[in-house]
Amino acid sequence: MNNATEESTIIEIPPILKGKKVLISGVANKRSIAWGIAQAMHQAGAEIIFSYQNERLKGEVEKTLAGTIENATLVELDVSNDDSLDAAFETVATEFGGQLDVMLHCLAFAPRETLQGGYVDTLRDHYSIAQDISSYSLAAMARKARPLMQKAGGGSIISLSYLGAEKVIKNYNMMGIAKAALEAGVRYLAADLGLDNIRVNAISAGPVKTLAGRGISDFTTMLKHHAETAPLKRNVSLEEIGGTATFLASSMSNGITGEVLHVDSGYSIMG
Ligand code: 0WE
Repeated sequence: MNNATEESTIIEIPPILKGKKVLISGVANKRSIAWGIAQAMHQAGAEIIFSYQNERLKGEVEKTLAGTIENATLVELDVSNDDSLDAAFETVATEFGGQLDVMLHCLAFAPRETLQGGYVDTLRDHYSIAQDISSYSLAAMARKARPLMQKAGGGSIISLSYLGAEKVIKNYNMMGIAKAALEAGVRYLAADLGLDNIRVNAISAGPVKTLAGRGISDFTTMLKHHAETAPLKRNVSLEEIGGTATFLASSMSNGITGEVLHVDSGYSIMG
């Protein structure tokens, strides 16, 4: 354990994703949940393409991959732009021979003003941006992934959520509404795509000190409270979230779709 609020655990991952073609979005740096998932899936034998939002952020992704996952394909994907979605999935199709087995949706954004004060004050434009980037993007990416997953004989789509979708978490505000829409989206997409043997699930992760959590007031206090309250008396590690994502990507979870799994040291069960 690094300290009282952060976790690092070692989990052995068997090669359950050998030969699987995986697209991972949302790696910003080594602290990203998407990076924890990427490392786990790499260990499990997956072949991975990483998407980055724009040229400015590409360098940090390359730096993150360096020394661990060499010569991976990187593709630019700005989910707010339909042309970018078209181009990105064209590249994925070319690189992966027209097939895709697994897609990770690990991105969210709400304007900073909406993550403080009251949800009651949320502006229309801010609501729209948050829903577009954090929730609609899953449907947009699933639609583009569908033909590639059909060609692969099925697939697994995995997104990330948070308890703020279900319960009121102080300051999470607009993101709570966006994650509620995301979780409902997981269920509707699972219903749409089930006939193609495409599964759609989400991991509701406990709080992790990432770039996305940076600058959020009292985040450290929140991590501490989470660790003290949760049944396991600690926070979750990137390795644990990576392990669950690997399970959801693998045939070990072939009977699971439309589900939101809590990977949160049990925090959400507590009254
Ligand atoms: O989903 C999230 C955060 C996602 C996020 C983070 C930011 C920060 C920078 C979305 N949009 C922005 N916009 C920015 O301008 N989490 C689960 C992490 C998180 O964020 C919180 C949390 C937790 C946990 C915000 C308030 C309270 C708790």
